Amino acid sequence: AQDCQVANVQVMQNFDRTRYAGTWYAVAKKDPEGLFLIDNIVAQFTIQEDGKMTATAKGRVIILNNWEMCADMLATFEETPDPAKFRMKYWGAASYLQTGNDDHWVIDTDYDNYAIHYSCRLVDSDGTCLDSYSFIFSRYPTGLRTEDQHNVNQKKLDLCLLGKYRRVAHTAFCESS
Ligand code: AZE
Repeated sequence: AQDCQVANVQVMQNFDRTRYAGTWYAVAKKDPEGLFLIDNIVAQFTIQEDGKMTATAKGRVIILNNWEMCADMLATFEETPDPAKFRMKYWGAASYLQTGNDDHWVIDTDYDNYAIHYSCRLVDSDGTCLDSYSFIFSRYPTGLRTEDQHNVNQKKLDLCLLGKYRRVAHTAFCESS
């Protein structure tokens, strides 16, 4: 169903954060308003001994009108009553990078190949999302498997974001840092 209501977004059933852990390559993204990660985006999720989820992420950014660099980011996740919906507190390893507190919803994943992430930063008075970002993650930097593409497109449609994604290039820009 696509009524574009944030409150009606379907997330992953019986989400298992242990299976979600590990490295994910962003292969496509829908950008929010303002400054954002450009490309070479790699996230690494870890489950701590106390069961809490944390993550690191890297990606190319351009800050201070024209300084290109690799952003080194850290995040902690706060649980909510829905196991697939988290609040993500994040900050940069360097203070001039972005800090924030965003939703981190896992829409769908098979844990071994792909994951679809969604975050709405601003819900409009009519219940639709005014400012969102979303990542299509793959376990492989080369992209999605053909057999996962149909499912991923259906979820993009459900999120009312079909046609709003751009491919994320992986060129080893962040690999030395
Ligand atoms: C995410 C994966 C889990 C960890 C983190 C993520 C998001 C990071 C950003 C970073 C923005 C940085 C900017 C710097 C100038 C969802 C990829 C932290 C949104 C704009």
